[in-house]
Amino acid sequence: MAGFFKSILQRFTKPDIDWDELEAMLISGDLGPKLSLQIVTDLQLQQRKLHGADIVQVARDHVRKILPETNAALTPFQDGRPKVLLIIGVNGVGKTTSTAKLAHLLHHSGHKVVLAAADTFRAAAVEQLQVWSQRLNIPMVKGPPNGDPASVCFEAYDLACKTGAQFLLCDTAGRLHTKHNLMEEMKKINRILGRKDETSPHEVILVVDATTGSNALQQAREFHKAIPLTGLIVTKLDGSGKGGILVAIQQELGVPTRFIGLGEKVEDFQSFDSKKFVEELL
Ligand SMILES: Nc1nc2c(ncn2[C@@H]2O[C@H](COP(=O)(O)OP(=O)(O)O)[C@@H](O)[C@H]2O)c(=O)[nH]1
Ligand SMILES: [Mg+2]
Repeated sequence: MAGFFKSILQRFTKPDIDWDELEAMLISGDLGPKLSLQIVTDLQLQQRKLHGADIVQVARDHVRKILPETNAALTPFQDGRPKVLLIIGVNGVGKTTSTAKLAHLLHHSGHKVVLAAADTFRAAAVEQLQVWSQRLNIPMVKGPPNGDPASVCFEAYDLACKTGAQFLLCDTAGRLHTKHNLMEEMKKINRILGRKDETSPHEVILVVDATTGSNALQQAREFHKAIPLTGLIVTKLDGSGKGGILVAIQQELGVPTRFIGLGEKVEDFQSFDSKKFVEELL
């Protein structure tokens, strides 16, 4: 992914800028049409000879203004309640892998974690999380095949309380944002968890795949409408994903990126750092 700005520098070496081409290039970097147009307009207003470096500087300034400077840390409650995170998103974006990676990160920093295998539609999905659970030595709660995902989360909440876990991570089924019943089911999980602790789930994290570009923005819109999101995990930034999409989602929906996925291994996961993202990754 690194090098989107570098490709702009390489392409625009002469001060004679083809505006249409620049706008197309910004859009293809997944920054979204709105921000791309703002950057182009801003540059056109400057009325002087512009080079690639000027373009990058203006684009960086815009991105910096959009992304929050700090990333809210995942801190446990002080009163002993487990903090509940609902991990949602469409199929294949990396929910189960990211749930395991996040569990590992929290576990590694000394917290007790419980996993809920709430993707009860596919046996393989439960097995996949179970493999992680065993490998990482983190307890997991599952239900019967095709059982009610909400009751899995309900039981997992009890286990988290009983064992004094600070975090409960619920991995859910890949809900197609166009499928009404699946959205309804996600709302049910949300509701049922609210019976345990009315402020729960405390975080609703949408996982999006950076390689899917503007599809990820559309997914974020639909999910955010169904259940307000508190953050994003952006995966596959090691691949062809350009990462600009997280800027577009922040700009349009105000949903911040909390973590990024940079590979398939459990360590390939980081807390999002906007400064590093703007300077090194974009
Ligand atoms: N390269 C890369 N692959 C990833 C990343 N995150 C997940 N994957 C892969 O994406 C595929 C789907 O992941 P999975 O967690 O099963 O997605 P889910 O259907 O949303 O639960 C798996 O092959 C993962 O190894 C990432 O950050 N980088
Ligand atoms: Mg999964």
